[in-house]
Amino acid sequence: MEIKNFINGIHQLNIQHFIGVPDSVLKPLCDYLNLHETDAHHRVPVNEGAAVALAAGYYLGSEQISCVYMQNSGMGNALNPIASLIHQKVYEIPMLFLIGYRGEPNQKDEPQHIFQGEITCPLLELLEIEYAIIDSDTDEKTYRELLKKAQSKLQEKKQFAFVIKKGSLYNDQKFNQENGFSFKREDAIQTILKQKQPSDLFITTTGKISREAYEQSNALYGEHKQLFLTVGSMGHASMIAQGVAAVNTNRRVFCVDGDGAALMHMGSMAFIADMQSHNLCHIILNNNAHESVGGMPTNCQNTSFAETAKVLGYAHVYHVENANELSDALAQARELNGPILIEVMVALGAREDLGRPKESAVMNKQSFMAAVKGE
Ligand SMILES: Cc1ncc(C[n+]2csc(CCOP(=O)(O)OP(=O)(O)O)c2C)c(N)n1
Repeated sequence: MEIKNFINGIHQLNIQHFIGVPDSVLKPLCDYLNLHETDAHHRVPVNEGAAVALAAGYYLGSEQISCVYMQNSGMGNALNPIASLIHQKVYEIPMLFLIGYRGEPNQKDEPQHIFQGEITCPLLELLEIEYAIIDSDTDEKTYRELLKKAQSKLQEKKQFAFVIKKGSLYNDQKFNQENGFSFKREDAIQTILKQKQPSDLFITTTGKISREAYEQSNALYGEHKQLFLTVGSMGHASMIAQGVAAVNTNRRVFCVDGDGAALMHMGSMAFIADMQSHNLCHIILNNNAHESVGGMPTNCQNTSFAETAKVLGYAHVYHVENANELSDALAQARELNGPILIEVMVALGAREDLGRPKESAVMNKQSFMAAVKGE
């Protein structure tokens, strides 16, 4: 279905606000919203739970119903405000959900999406949210019928969800985001890995950062055993790194994070600052966007991660914009006690031929844990 017609249908439900966290399945939707909706009508909060809460606020403040979009991975983040805020047994706040369906049963997808895909529809059923699946066969007539069903649920002050399969929506116009930085993210990752010592451990974040780190480590060293790839669980790489650092105080632990991921659970930075792990270095590759799923802006472009970390109590912070500055910061960081935060401003974009880890998630875990044990 053409995205324009899909959005027009939602507008006909008298919904003007679109709030969500980007997703690759929903890229045509995200492109369209960025190109055609005003900022006032389209917001990208830091996580899917925050999106539900913002939509609840719009409703409480104006009676306007919002459309909240997310990848199905984000349902976990949204679960708490759905079950304990907007559900009809609590404040009965109507909301329309658009859920990008990764890990659709019987379709090939990455390991982190398989189980989430299996539980997507059962989870909606448990939450008592009626839903309809949109796929490439859904025509305009069927969509209009489904919209009527959605409308009746919203009138009852309930929620309704469209679960959207890959390839169901299309948009000819692509949104091209620029951020003014020229240091390529993959080159930054290469610079970081070039300084790797045999005892170092790396926790890399969700999306292309892990894929680039995997490829760069293999290219430089023929292996990646000192890397734990956080393929799912977006926003939690820093706490995984904190955990590894806390129980390996004689090893340097590096978290290679993204700005979208760091924002998603930014409270963890306060905890990390408080833990004062001398061996932890938190690197945030900041492109002001969710680049891995299509380059949508984060809506938090003014956040300085270096300044934030300093205020929170990280022991040392750096803000760098090129390979030399990053190499210098890494060399200095090795001599200092952490926690250290290095904010690296990077360009948008990635290689077209960027691969994916060939080993299973469990194999990655096993080789990482063997490296921790020095095997
Ligand atoms: C909870 C959750 N929401 C959304 C996604 C989809 N997703 C995967 S990577 C990504 C963007 C990551 O952005 P950032 O951390 O800034 O790294 P970048 O890709 O920009 O380098 C998103 C939104 C996800 N995996 N999990």
